[in-house]
Amino acid sequence: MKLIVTGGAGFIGSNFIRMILTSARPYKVLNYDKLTYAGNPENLRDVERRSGYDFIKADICDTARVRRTVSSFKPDAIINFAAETHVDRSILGAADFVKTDVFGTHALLEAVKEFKVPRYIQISTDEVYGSTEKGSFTETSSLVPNSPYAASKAAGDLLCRSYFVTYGLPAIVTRSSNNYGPCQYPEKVIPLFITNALEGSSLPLYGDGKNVRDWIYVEDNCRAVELVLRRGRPGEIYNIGGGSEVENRFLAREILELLDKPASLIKKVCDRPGHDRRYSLNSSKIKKLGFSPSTDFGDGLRKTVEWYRDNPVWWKKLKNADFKSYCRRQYGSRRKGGAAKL
Ligand code: NAD
Ligand code: TDX
Repeated sequence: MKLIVTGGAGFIGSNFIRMILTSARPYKVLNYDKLTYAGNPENLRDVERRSGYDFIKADICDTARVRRTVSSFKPDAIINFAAETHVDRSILGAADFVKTDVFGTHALLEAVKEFKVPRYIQISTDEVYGSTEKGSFTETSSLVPNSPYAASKAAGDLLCRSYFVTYGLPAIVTRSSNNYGPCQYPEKVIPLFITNALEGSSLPLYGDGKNVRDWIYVEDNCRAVELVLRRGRPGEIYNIGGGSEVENRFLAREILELLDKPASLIKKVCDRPGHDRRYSLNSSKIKKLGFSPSTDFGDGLRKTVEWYRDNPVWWKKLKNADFKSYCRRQYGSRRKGGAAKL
């Protein structure tokens, strides 16, 4: 099976590519990635020489490039992981989110339509449903996105739906909960807290720390995406939850315990504007396809902490001058007690 995987140099995309290149099934993969600050070729060093893997540095918003690539590679499926993904950055400025997550998705859908690609998978997120204090979202719950990131992802999902209904385009959407594991860029809470703790710096906990996220180990999400690729039905949406709902303050304490660091490293900072209180997914539909997560949160967090502890070269390069300047904008304004400046 020939796949174009967009955003394959990022966190989930690279874990997905590694999984399929090392699986028994005969996949060929073209990784189509712009290599933004979040794209990292190091993530695939161990598999990049395998036969059946190729890489192209390109933007999904570049319609002509997308068309040329799809027309010459002739994929059996396109899986779109490419996106701007960090909520806090979308609060600082949403333009790149609208470009990539909406216009980029549109460019891919147009190419799928023109070249009659047999399958298209849009990798989306639980954040499109917004926040809920009680119960869990199903695939038919309303879309109530609260951050510019979530709104741009919801727009991409709706474009997929409209192309299915209008043109019969074989689009499927997956909405997973928060992923964690190796190779996640250290702006996201788990790698940020782990690497800050390893450096002996503070863990900035937003607001009262009682916000809840449902964590899924990245390899579990990748298995679910592959299952959807093989057995999902066009026009359908599949929630992929980890079934591990955890408060952020508990998460921070667990990480510090695993690293034998003091709880005094936790520093409460001003809350994220529009901060969703709780995400929770009902995943019975994907369970019916035969999926269940196999990594328990305790084991997954331990493995993740060990991976960052054992791979300082990987993350120290990323915590560079640009990253520090981003942190100053992000956390400096939070310490002063205001929302981040635009
Ligand atoms: P990431 O930020 O680690 O990686 C994104 C990748 O997309 C990078 O390699 C980047 O270079 C590439 N990219 C960005 N803009 C591009 C463009 N215009 N053209 C081509 N490539 C571009 O993201 P991630 O955490 O791996 O997330 C992957 C997908 O999964 C995203 O669509 C995200 O919305 C979704 N998702 C993520 C999570 C999570 O917890 N990380 C949860 C649910 C859904
Ligand atoms: O420094 C921090 N302190 C803190 O308390 C950061 C970065 C985050 N947090 C809190 C905010 C959230 O409640 O931790 C929680 C998780 O934050 P993020 O890692 O930024 O993830 P989240 O906002 O939940 O979004 C993630 O999950 C859904 C991904 O970034 C998205 O791409 C995905 O769609």
